This record gives sequence, structure tokens and C-alpha cells, in this order.
Amino acid sequence: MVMTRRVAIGLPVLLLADSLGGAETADQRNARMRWWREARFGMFVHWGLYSGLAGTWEGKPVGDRGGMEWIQDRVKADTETYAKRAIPLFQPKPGFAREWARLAKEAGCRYVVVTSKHHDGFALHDSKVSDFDAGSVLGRDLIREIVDAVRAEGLRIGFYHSVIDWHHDQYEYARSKQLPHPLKGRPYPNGARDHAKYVEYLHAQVNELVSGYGPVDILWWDYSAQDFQGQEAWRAFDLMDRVRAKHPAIVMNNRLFRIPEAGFTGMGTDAVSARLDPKYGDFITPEQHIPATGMPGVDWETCMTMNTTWGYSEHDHAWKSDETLIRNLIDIASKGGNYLLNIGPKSDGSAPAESVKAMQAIGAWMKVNGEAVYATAAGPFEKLDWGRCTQKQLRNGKSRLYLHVFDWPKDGRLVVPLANGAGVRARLMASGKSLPVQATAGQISIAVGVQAPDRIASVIALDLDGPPSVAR
Ligand code: H79
Repeated sequence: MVMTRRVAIGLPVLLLADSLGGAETADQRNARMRWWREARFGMFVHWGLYSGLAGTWEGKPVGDRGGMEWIQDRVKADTETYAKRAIPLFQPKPGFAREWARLAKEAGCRYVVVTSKHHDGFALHDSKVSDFDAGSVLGRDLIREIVDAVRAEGLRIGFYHSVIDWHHDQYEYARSKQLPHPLKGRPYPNGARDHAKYVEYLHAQVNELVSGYGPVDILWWDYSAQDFQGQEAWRAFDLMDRVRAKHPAIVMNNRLFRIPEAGFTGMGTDAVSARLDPKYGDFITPEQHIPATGMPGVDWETCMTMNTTWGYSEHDHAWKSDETLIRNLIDIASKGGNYLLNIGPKSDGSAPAESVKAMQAIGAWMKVNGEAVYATAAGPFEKLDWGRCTQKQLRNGKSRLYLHVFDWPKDGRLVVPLANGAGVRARLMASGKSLPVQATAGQISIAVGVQAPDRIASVIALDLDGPPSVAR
């Protein structure tokens, strides 16, 4: 009797420990990361109370550049004042989430990461542990609407969750000199705080997000400081274990930490290094920039805005061109990374017209050329004068290079520094037409004609009988 009970209880505990401890093998990790690595392109959504403020505070523009999801900090408002101004302006319309999901799908994104809570502390779900949430304020569970819509389009879903919190009355902002808070440098308004209570709340709220919404594919934590991070600041390992207990295959970023082993060299958004011990997360997170080279052995994702703010601002008109956005996606794929491209919907949930147009332009390009992005690996060349290259391994040792031509050759001959070019076959993706290839020592020359099929990026697929050998 006693023995049976022991076995019955002991077995699941063992299995659980196995799935949580650092017991994952390289093969298991590769299998878990596979969809994310193949996806290459995701849509980030920053949306919350700040969206209704739209970069304006008490009738005045706060600025026309920079993250307006930070508006509470920019104007140094306490949470009551911020809530009083922002809540009446946050007016999600019915069906907004379906528009996002369709937009992401049309753009060719394979996943959507949405702000479940940003630094201001306002949660978009119906939270039982908070009254600063969409459930309490609007009587709606916006996360439910978003998750359902995203899944209905066949896309993966991720939550961006800020561990910084400008609302919670036990969050000890004085513990870090580096982390922002609107009341920084001022005494706690409500007397002594107990940060452990905030951490309890953080865990409980994350637990709601990973319990009530079906499969969650990504947790995108934001963020930590060198002087306050990891286990000390957030009980980070426990938090990750809690999430993995519900979703063993989930993919998480590195931002519960800020140490060299987790890919951080400092506090800047570009202070990243090609280093990540898997116990700190699955990928590193260059923000608003693309690394100069790929990082073999380290998964990475560049997140980026289309103008200069994550949360909607009516004052920021510094929109990137379609050319920049499409070439960024290609540049990132050619270095083996993912592109998480942001939209900042307005108060009612509608995406700015500029973002809709940009996503549609990317989608039109991906419809023709997506094969040269999805499930590709970093190209073999260090540098190409005319553009970028991605590659795939095919069956039987064969391989395919995708040449993304930004600057079309004026003389109609595209030169590729390939040493084993004899017998390669070239095909223009846009038309499917074969192109004549001449191989000489150390290079091939493809007769591409003088007219660029696509002024932003035209792709030529090159089929090789073996792996590519780069000429030097
Ligand atoms: O959610 C987005 C940012 O709000 C968040 N991460 C991305 C994904 C982020 N939090 N902190 N940081 C990024 C780094 C700090 C950026 C700053 Fe600024 C530059 C703080 C002050 C100047 C941007 C511009 C935010 C406020 C003004």
C-alpha cells in the first residue's frame, strides 16, 4: 500500500524535475526552438493605457521621438494621476484583435508578441490579483480576444511582460539605481515597501497568463539592470520554472537577467554579446539595431519600431521606408536572426495607417520571396557588394543559396564569389525563370539582365550539388 503510493506520487515529481532542471539535451533544445528559428519574422504589439495618451500630456506633446509607452516616466506622474488621465482615453473597439492578427498574417509574420503588461503596470487580461487591469477597468479580457484572434490565423502567440512595475505599491524602486521609475529619488509615498510582496504578485499574475489562455509560445521578459536582476530581483529561476511547468516547449528571452553569461555587456539596448547560457533564456535581444555579424550558436532576435516609439504617438512621423524594413528583415535573416517588428496601435486598437501599409508591403514581398527567408540559415559570405545571402541545406547533401540583390548590377551580370560554382543552376524567384551562369575560377557570373525585377530586393535562388564553398 505504502509502496504503491510512493511510486504513484514519486513518478510525476521525477518527470517534472526532469523537464525543469537543466536536463534538456541539445537535440531536445533544437526540437523546441525549431519553429521559432524557422519563423524569422514576428509582429510585436505595444498597446496599453499609454496608447490613448498618444504622446500627449495635459494637451502638450511630450516629444516627437522616443518611446511614448514611457510617457508616465517622461512626465514623472504617480500612478493615480497617470490612471486618471489615461483610463478614459483607452477605448478598445470590438474586433480590433482580428485586425492585428490578419495584418500579421498578411505581412508573413509567423508569431505575434503582445504587451500583457508594460512598465506602467496595467495588465491587458482580466487579472484576479490586480484592479489595474482591463478586466477591472473595461470589463473585458483583451488578452483573451488577442490570443483567440492570433490563434485563429494559425500564428504563434507570445506575451511581453514587464517585470518593472510603476504601479504596484510594494515595488521597491530604490533597490536599483539603473531601473527607471517615475518617482525615482523620492521616498515611497505609502511608507516602507516589501519587494517580496511585489514578486509574489508578479508570479501570481504571470501564472494567470500561462494558465488561462491555452498554449503560450513565447515569454518576452523586460527587463533587468546590472544592479538589480535575476533571482534576487524577480526570483527569476522560479518564475521561469513556473512558466515551463505549464508550457514545457515555451521560448523565453534573456531579460530577467543582466549579466555577461546572459548576453549583456552593459545597460544600453545595444550592449549585447554573442553569449548565452541556456539557463538564462533561449535567445538574446538586440533592441533597435541589427548586429554587424551573425552569432553562430546563439539564437537572437532584433526588435524594432517602425518609427521611433513602441507605444502609439500622434507626434512621431519618423517612419522607416518599406525599403528599410524589407532590407532589415533580409539583413537579419542573412545573419541567422529573427525580426520582431513593432506596431503601436491607437487607443481603439487600430494600427496606424503607416504601419498597415508597411506590413502589407512586406507581405507582398514575402509572398514572392518568403522561401528565401523562412527556415533559412545565415549565408556563407562575410560581405557581398550587392546585397545579402541566405541558405538552406537540401536533401542528399545539396544546398540552395538565396541571393537577395539590393543593388542590381548595371551591366546585367551578377558576380558571386563562389569557388565551386561549376554546374550551379540559377532561377529568379519572381518569375521562376532560369538564368544563365558562367563559372570561372573563384567566382560565378549570372546573366540577370539590366532591369531589376524589384527595386527593393530581387531574389535569385542558386542550386548547388554540395555545400557552398566561398572564394577568398
Ligand atoms: O518595450 C520597449 C521599451 O519600452 C522597452 N523595451 C522595448 C521592447 C525598454 N525599456 N527600457 N528600454 C527599452 C531602454 C531604455 C530606453 C530609453 Fe527612453 C531611452 C529610456 C530613455 C531614453 C525610450 C525613449 C524610452 C523612453 C524614452
